[in-house]
Amino acid sequence: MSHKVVSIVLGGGRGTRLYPLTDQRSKPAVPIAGKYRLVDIPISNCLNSGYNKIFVLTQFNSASLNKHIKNTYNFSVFSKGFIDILAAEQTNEGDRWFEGTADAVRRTQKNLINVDYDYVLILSGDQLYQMDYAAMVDFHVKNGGEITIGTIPVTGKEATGFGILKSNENDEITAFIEKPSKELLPDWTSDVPADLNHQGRNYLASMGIYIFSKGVLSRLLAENPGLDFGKEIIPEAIENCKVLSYQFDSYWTDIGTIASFFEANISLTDNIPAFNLFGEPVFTRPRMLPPSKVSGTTLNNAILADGCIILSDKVEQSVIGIRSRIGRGTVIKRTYMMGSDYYEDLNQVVQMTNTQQPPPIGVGERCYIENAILDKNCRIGNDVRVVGGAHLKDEDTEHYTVCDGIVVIKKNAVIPNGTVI
Ligand code: ADQ
Ligand code: ADP
Repeated sequence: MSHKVVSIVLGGGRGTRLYPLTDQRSKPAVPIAGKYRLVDIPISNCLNSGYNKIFVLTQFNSASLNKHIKNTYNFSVFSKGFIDILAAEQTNEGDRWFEGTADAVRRTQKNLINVDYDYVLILSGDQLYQMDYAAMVDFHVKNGGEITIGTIPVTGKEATGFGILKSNENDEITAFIEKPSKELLPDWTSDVPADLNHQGRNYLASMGIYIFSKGVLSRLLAENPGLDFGKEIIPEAIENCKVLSYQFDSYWTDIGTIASFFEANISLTDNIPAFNLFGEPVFTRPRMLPPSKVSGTTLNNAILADGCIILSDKVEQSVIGIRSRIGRGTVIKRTYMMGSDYYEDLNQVVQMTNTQQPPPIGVGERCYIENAILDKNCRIGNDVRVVGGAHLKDEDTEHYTVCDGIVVIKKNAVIPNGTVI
């Protein structure tokens, strides 16, 4: 049964946890898996679920996000589908940033007036997973929910980072606490099947995925001035509404921090990755790039996007993004190289290769790069050594940042010949 659903993707607050990747672009526009943007994940899930009325809420109305959405998601004139970006804007009511997830929805809900829908699906913009939302909406309707929350069993170690809940035999949520402290955890375990119990996954976490029946959302946002769904709106709703838990049991991971973003990308190179890029389509911008060219390179568990020129010795457990150029003698391990936005002119590349003033875009010759993220368009010279790991302290410099042992080379950064990080 198909229901009328409008989707709202929460595209991010200030994105500080993903700094420096969010320094010059909005969070939904952060490149993932070599050729996609973060926002492609929830949007693809919506489209694969048959939902094509989508708003993306973001703090910055960045040119790259607009261009990406405009050039990727074109609906035919016969379709009622749309993907609209709503950025925090100055209005007569104020010029504040969105101050939380509920604040973002409250301040943009006037845009829903002209949309024909019965249910609102609210999604996070920084998670990697594949989910059929239509099955969740069917569950919501069949069980007469006013609100349904997507939930997943997690371990005690993870539980302090999530909203944790308890539900009864009818899947009604009876208690909810946002990010409980370690001391409170023993009170929040749930009965789970033996295999999950064995893995220690006996806490039921909110995935930050919500379905609201029409009217319930606007009523709650009018009555409760809270700024966040997790902190204020959901805990109060539990008291007054029928709130259901829809349990999800496939791969799902939060990618809101540098460490989780890095691991999610690198885990795509596993022999059988938990996130299947070869299954349901993940949509993104068709760029008409040439096929990649590889010469003299050993590739092990490497993901190679289109338009690359790879001459390196070795690429291992790494994701190499669009238009990447890697020089001879170089070794790249456990690294996410995002690639570049454009090709430099061949004459220029030859000249820059000779003078190294600056080095051409890409990674030069005889480099060793491990445990790193290389943002777009960075220029890494020859004989550069970048080795991330627990031995490095967090720091932020003009051209790179170290966060949880991962070295992030910033967008457009220049790393001269012989640099050691
Ligand atoms: P968090 O992920 O910590 O917890 P939050 O940081 O508020 O919640 O982010 C939720 C989503 O909204 C993210 O995609 C984020 O980028 C986006 N977002 C945050 N502030 C925003 C703003 N001002 N404007 C637009 N978008 C914004 C939430 C729930 C928990 C649940 C976890 C699951 O509160 O209960 O367990 O999600 O990840
Ligand atoms: P990001 O991926 O970091 O968000 P953008 O999408 O804003 O970056 O920028 C990518 C676009 O910018 C590319 O499509 C490319 O056409 C253009 N671009 C950026 N810098 C240059 C340049 N120096 N020469 C040509 N095109 C450029």
